[in-house]
Amino acid sequence: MKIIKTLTLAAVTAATTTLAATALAQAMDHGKMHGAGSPAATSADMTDGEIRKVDKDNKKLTIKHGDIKSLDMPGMTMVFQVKDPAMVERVKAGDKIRFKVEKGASGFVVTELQPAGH
Ligand SMILES: [Cu+2]
Repeated sequence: MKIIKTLTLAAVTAATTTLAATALAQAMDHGKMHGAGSPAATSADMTDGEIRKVDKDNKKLTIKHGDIKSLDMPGMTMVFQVKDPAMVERVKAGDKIRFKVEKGASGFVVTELQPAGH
């Protein structure tokens, strides 16, 4: 009888886990749908920064940035690659910017860049 009890318990546990995972997945999908097209969600993804150095030859930017929540990174000054080479032409040292960053295979890549306050 003990074996049956254990099996039943295991089945219930598995079912509960599956339900919880399904509910979580639905909640995440729901959040995604809510976030799409919402200006608030978009600006929350953006990180504040200040251009410290523009390396046009290597298409890299040194940016003093604030907290990057999506990467769990505190504020610091560091070098970023750029997704679009034209990005290094649009900014100069001292510019206040807002940007989006993704972790790429060979480092962090700025995927969106705009002047602060826009
Ligand atoms: Cu950093």
